[in-house]
Amino acid sequence: MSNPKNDLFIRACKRLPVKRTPIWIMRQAGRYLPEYRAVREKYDFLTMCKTPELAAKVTIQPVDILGVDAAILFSDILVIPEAMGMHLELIESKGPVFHQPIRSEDDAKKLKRIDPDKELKFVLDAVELTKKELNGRVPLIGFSGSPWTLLTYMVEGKGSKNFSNVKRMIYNDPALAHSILNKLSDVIADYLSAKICAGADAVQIFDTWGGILSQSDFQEFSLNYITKVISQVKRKDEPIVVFCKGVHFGLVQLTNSGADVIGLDWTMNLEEVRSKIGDRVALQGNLDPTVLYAPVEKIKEETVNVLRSFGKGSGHIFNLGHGILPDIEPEKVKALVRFVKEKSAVFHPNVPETQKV
Ligand code: 1CP
Repeated sequence: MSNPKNDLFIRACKRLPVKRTPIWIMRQAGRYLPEYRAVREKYDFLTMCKTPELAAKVTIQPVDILGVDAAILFSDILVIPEAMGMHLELIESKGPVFHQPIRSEDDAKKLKRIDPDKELKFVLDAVELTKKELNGRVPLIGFSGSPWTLLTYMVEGKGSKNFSNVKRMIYNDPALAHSILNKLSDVIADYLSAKICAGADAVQIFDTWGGILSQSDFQEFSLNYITKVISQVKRKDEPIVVFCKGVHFGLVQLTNSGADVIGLDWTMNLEEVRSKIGDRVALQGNLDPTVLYAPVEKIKEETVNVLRSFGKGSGHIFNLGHGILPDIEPEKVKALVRFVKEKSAVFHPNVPETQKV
């Protein structure tokens, strides 16, 4: 049986007409799925990232189980610092940890300038295998952390509340921060280019921690480097999505970064953002991930609210405002995907029937 190619996600990224709004979910390959946990019980997290067959398997699970309109390659933003020489450990109760964080110039000197085609070949192999196994069903998204978000983990050594160490670095030794950010930008641009070359149909840059910075620090330490990465990514017309959390103040500047799509967290209003930045970029988001704790009727109501807040026309990709939480019931997520499919067509009137899928 031949598979129809579902290109709704790519079309929406480019603001081309679509029959309905596409949906995928950040962290859709993860612990809330019993099928993921069954694989994870047998292998540790890094082994899963480094074994293309396992990465492909869990990448495709949400496509089969939920019916989302895009797959995102199972991996982690922290594979870059690991490849640059930092020892990464995933501690069950704590999350990812670097036991020797980067705090000084001497530490920074130890970071290797890597070639993703060599040190991160396992990711590129996973892209190729996943593309083959998806067989054109839905597009595949590749991703990276932004330079700033990677720097926070490399300096803090783990998830953080106040980000004291990385803030200490930018205020006491900004030159050191800039030199690492520059190095990271080059690696990230090469990495995203290599993923596109291996078959990724779009890429997303996660700036999860851009919002902990003041407006001017965001420009200096995050946005400038996101813009640099985007300008260096080698692509034909593969869309670039930038997801920022808590960056209310930087949305207009973000539209000048060269990104095709801006991903928004749930505290922002799509209608307001759209009216502020016009239709220069597509928007992705932004249902509060905790709405999935609610009964399905409430989920339906909130789903329609998000669709309505974007309004009519293409250029909206439905997503959560941040990653799905590990204790969400899969049935609720299936209902969400179904609601978006059922309820979004009215926001795309006058789209010719010939439009695919
Ligand atoms: O099974 C497990 O115990 C591992 C949990 C897990 C998973 C499933 C981690 C550790 N990473 C991932 C996969 C992952 N990470 C994906 C997979 C693709 C998908 O389905 O979306 C993606 C895109 C990421 C990206 C990622 N890793 C981000 C950016 C997105 C975000 O959520 O903000 C960040 C900040 C990380 C770091 C990380 N890796 C893992 C954890 C628990 C964390 C967060 C650590 C913290 O800040 O406390």
